[in-house]
Amino acid sequence: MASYPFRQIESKWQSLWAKKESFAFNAASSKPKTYVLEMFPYPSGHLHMGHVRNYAIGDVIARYLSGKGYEVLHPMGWDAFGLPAENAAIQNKTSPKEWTLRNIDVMRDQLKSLGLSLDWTRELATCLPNYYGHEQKIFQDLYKKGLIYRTESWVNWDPVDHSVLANEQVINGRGWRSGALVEKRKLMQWSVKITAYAQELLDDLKTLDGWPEKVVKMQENWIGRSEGALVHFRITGTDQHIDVFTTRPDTLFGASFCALSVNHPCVEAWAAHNPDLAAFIRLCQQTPTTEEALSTAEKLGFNTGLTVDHPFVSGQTLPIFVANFVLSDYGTGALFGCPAHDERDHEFATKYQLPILPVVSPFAETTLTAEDLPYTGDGILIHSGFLTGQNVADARRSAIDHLEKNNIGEGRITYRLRDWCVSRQRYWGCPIPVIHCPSCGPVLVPGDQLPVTLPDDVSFDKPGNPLEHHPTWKHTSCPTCHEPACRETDTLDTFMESSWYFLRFCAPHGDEPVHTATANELLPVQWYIGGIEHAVLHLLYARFFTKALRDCGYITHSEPFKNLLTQGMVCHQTFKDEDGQWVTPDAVEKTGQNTYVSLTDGRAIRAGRSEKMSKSKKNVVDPKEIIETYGVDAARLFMLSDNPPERDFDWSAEGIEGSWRFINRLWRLGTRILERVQTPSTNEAGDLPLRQLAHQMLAKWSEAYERQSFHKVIAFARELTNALEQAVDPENVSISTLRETLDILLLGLTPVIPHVTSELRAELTDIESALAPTWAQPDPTLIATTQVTIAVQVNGKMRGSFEIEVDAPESTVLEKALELPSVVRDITGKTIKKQIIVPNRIVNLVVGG
Ligand code: ANZ
Ligand code: ZN
Repeated sequence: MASYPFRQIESKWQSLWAKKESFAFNAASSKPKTYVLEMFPYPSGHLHMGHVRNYAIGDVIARYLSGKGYEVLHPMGWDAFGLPAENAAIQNKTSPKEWTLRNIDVMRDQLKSLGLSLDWTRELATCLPNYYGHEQKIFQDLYKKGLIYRTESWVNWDPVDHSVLANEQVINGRGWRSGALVEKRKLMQWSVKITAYAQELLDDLKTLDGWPEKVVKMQENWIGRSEGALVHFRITGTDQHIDVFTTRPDTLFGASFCALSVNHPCVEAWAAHNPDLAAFIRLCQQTPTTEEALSTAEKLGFNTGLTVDHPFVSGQTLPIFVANFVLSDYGTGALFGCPAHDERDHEFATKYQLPILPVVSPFAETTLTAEDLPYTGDGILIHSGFLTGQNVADARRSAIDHLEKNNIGEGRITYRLRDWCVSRQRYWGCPIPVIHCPSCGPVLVPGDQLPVTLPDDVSFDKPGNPLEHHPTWKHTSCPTCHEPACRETDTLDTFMESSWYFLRFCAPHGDEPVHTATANELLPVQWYIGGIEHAVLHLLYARFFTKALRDCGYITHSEPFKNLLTQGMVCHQTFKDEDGQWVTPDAVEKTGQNTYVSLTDGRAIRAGRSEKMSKSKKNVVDPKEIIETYGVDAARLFMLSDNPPERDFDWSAEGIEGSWRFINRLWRLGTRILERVQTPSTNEAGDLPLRQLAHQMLAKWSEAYERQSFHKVIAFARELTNALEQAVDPENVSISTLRETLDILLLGLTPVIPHVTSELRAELTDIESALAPTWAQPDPTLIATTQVTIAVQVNGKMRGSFEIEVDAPESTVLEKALELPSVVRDITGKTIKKQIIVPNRIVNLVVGG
C-alpha cells in the first residue's frame, strides 16, 4: 500500500480550517470560555525547533480544551520591536520596518504549516502604531499614577561611536562595532516604579499554585526581600551620618569597619579633593560591576582615613573604606563589616588586617577559634554588651529596639528588586509620548495626538539614535505654552510590549488599549506556555503590569497567568572533528559502537553530548525540512512522545522516522477499517474487551491531557492501535465496534496529530464533526474498574486471598489482608516485623515473637 500522502492531506486541512475560520474565538458563544497562550515569537525570520515544540504543546492544550467544550481563545502575534532589526538595517541597508514585516510574513506561513488551532483574526504586531499607540496611552496613565518617573541612570557609552549600547552590544567590555572600551555614563532616563509592588508581587506568588515551583522560587529570589535595620553611623567629629543597611544588627558589637560603594554620594564628594581615591574609583569602574562578577572578583578597598563612631560603644571608632564589593544600588550603598560572621567581610578584613571580633557562638560561653571563622550559623551573643546571652533572633530585635529608642537607626525591609529603566536610545521601539519644553519641562503628548509614530525615513549612517538626528521628527511645539519644543527621542524597552499583549488579545481591534469587560471575562490566561529563560523578567513585568493596570482601572484581575508551563529545550547530538571543529550530524557516519567518520573526508569524528540545538554547535535541525520530508503530524507526534513537556527533548533521526511510521500505520489501519465497513460481518466475539479498552483509554487520556502528560497520551494510543490492528485482522469484531474504536482512537489523538485524524474521521463520520471534534464520554459500564485477587502469605505460607479493585492504595490492601480470619489467627499476640506488598498481586507478612 502506498504511504500516507501527508503533503496533500495536511495542506487540505490547513486550508479548510482557514476557510471555515475553525479557530476564531466567538466572544458571543454560550460555551464556557478559556484562554491558552504561548509566548509570542520575535520575528527573526525563521522558525526553529524550539518554536515548534512550544507551539505544539500549546496547540495540544488548546485543541483538547476545545474538544472538552470550551470556547478557546488561542491567539498569535509578534514581539516585533528590538535590536536585531536595527542591526539588519545597518548591515543590509533595509529599513527595520521592512525587514520586520517581511520576516513576519515568512514566519506566519511557517507557523501556519504547523497546523496550529490559532485565531489569526486577532493577530497583532507590536511594531505597528495600532499596538504601540495604545502602549503610549498606558505609559501616560502609569505616569499620571506616579508609576513612571525620570531619573539619572547609568548607561553603557561607546566613546568612539558616540552612542549608548545595549548590554548585549557590550562584548568583553568593548563596543560590538567600534571595539572601544565601553564607559559608564549617567543619563536622564525613564523608569517604571515596579518596586512599589515588591511586596504584593512577593505575596501573590503564594496564589500561583499552577506555576512551577522553580519559577516561583526564582521570582522570590529576584524580589529578594531582606528584613533588617538601617543604622546611622556618625562620621567622627562631624554631624554627618552614613546610613547602612544590615540584616544582622545583632552583630553590631563585632563591627570592625564601614565600607561604601564607589558611587556613594559621600565618596564622590571626597574624591574631589583626593586624587588617590579618584584613581581608585576609576580602577573599580573598569572592572565589571555586576553582582555576579563582583562575588568572584578580588576584593579591593581604599582606606579613606576617616572613621565613624560605633553606635553602641562610646569612644570606639571604625575606619571608613571604599570597596568594590559594595553594590551602589542595594540598601544604602554602604555597609558595616563584621568579619567574624560574614564571608566577604572576613576576606576583606584578612586582606586589610582589620580586627575580627567573634560575637556569636554556637556554644554560649566559649569563643570560636580563628579556624572556625567566619561563623554564619545560629548561636548565643557574646562580648556584646546588653545583647550578651541572647540568641540571634532575640538579639536582632533587641538591637533594633535599642537603635530606635536612641534615634540611631530603625527596623527596615529592603528588596533586591530595582525599578525598571525603560528608556532605550534607539529607533526601533515604541516612542515615548512626551515633549520636552524649555520652560514647561516634560509634557505628555495630548491624547488626541496619539499615536506618536516612528518616522520611516531614517538613516543609520551616523552612529547614535536615528530619531535624535532625524532632520524634522523631534521638532514640535509645546502642548502647554506652544513654544518650540522637542520630542523625547528615547524609545521604550521591548519588555514593555510583552507586558500587556495578553490583555490586548482579548479585544485586539478595540479603540481602547484594553477592553475592560472582555479582559475581565477572559483573564487570567488559563495556560501560558514558554521558555524558562523568561522565568524572571518577562513574567515579573507582566505580573506588575497586571497589578498596575488594575490600579489604573483597566481590569480587576491581579495576576495574568493561572497555569504556567515552561517547556524544556530541544537538544540534539553534537560532533567534532579531529581539529575540534563542530560537524553537523548529517555529515557523520556511524562505523562502530562508538566510532564515527566524516562523510566528506572519511576522517575520524568524536561524538559529543546532546546539547541544546544551536547554530554555533552545528546541531540544528530545520523544521522546514522535517515537515517537508515527514509531514507536520509526524514532527508534532515525535516532539510530544518522548518526555513530559517540562523536560528537555532529544531530537533524533530514528525518533522522527518512528513517528512517521506510526502515522502511516494509523493511516493504513484507518483505511482498512473504512473498507471493512463496506462489507458487513456479524462476528462480535471480540467486541466487549476491545470496547472496554477503548473506553478505558478515553478516561486515561483525559487524565493524561489534564496533567500535560502528552507522552502518556501517545503511549496509550499506541496500545489501542495495537489492539485495533489485531481485532481487524482476523475479523473477530463487529463493524460497529470497529467504527466506534477507530473513532475513539482518532479523537484521542486529534490534539496531537490533527491532520491525519481529521482526514480519517471525515471519512468515518462527516466533515462537520471532523472540523469540530468533541471529546467523547467513556461509557461508565465499560470502564467499571476491574477487580484483582490479592494473595496473602504469612511467613511464606499461603493464608488466603481477597478481591479488591485494581491499583487500590497500599493501606487499603493491607487493611483487608489483616482482616482475613486465617491471618488474624496467625498474627494474634505476635508483632508484624515486615510487610511486603506487590501491587495487584500479593501481601507477604513476616511475623515473630
Ligand atoms: C552587617 C552584617 C554582619 C551583615 C553579618 C551580614 C552578616 P542580604 O541578605 O542579601 O539582604 N550589605 C548591605 N548593603 C550592601 C551593599 N550595598 N552591597 C553589598 N552588601 C551589602 O544582604 C544584606 C547584608 O549585605 C547586610 O547585612 C550587609 O552586611 C550587606 F555577620 O550587615 B550585613
Ligand atoms: Zn511649554
